[in-house]
Amino acid sequence: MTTQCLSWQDLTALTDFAIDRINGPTNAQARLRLFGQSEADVRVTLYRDNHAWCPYCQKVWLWLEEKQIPYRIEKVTMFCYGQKEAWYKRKVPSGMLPALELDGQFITESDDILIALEQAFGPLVWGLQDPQVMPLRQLERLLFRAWCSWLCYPARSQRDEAYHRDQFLSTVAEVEAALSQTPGPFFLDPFSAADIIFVPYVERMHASLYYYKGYALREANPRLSDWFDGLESRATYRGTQSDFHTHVHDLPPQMGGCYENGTPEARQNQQRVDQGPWLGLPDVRYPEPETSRAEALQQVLRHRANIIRVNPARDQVFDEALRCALTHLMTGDSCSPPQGTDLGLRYLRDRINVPRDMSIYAAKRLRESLEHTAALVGDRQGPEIPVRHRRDQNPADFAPV
Ligand SMILES: N[C@@H](CCC(=O)N[C@@H](CS)C(=O)NCC(=O)O)C(=O)O
Repeated sequence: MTTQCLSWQDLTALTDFAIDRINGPTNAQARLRLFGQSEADVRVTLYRDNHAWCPYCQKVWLWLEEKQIPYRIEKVTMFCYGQKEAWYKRKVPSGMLPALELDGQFITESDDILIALEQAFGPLVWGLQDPQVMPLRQLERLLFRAWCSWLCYPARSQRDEAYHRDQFLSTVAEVEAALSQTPGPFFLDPFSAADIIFVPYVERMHASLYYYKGYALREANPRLSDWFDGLESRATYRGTQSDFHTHVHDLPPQMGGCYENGTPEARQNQQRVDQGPWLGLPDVRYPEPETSRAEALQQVLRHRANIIRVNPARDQVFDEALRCALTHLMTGDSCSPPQGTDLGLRYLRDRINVPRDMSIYAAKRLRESLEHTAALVGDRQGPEIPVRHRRDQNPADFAPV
């Protein structure tokens, strides 16, 4: 049975989701973070990428959140999804991110940034140059290289594929051994900069290997599994945490390609990440907050004019289709959208980004409702997500209307 879709006014009445973006929990939308201090206390500006795709930016972002250093955020476009801002190129001619301004001094290179922050504000338990942390930094780079060698080059043969897989797995075994040196879940006890160094790429390894290689990093390795659980117990990490869908489609243009191995596991995982069901995927293990649907609705309401404008479907028709999906999201009732809107609904389903747009469970709930509603009128998929660039995500198209 299908019901009548709700009006925008009815939908607006169904959410009161609000967080304090400046002083509340870590979130990707804030332009200023104060942690209860005053704006006069701000000594730091972080330049990071618009979509929260840049791994090196996540490292600095998480460190500032953990240390609760008041800071401003300036968002910059990455080459793979749009044009680099002229004002940023004047500051950083290469256009590379992240960058940081500390007391008026401009710093690039994420490790140099962290070292400068440590000098100004003290280390996050242990400094990057601490003798305990140095070998862990080397191990992280070893793991990174083993991951790239497996994922980012086409295998010449099955033997070649198996060789790179084994190389990666033996480096993971070293990471497991390092994690088992402490009784707690973290690399050194307690959570510290040593963990932050591993976060961005291990999160991306988990997503990409599940999807392209059928390998579940978190499930296959008990210490890493505990480490992920430990991370997810922190609101700071949860605020920067992405999901499988976002990463597997943001990595190819950034890495110069991701190559699948064609195993049945990989194929099955691809189907699941792209077409659902998204709840139950191993990209998150903390319990779903009660507010996930209200959060998703709130974010769509906030950006609805742009969402409707950039959709391949005609505006008026898509307006109704979107309300049908949101009605399902909030009431659980199926609501038939106009004929032919299956493609437009799946276009949006494929472009929800975590944490840029909303948190992980909110995105899963919204994707479920978009898919459910699309399936009522057809099985057409949206246009393929590009792999060489992501200009379909150009922030210029989302400028305030
Ligand atoms: N070694 C640098 C690497 C930074 C880096 O590679 N940044 C990439 C993004 S992950 C970048 O800004 N590329 C330019 C662009 O994509 O626009 C660091 O640690 O900060």
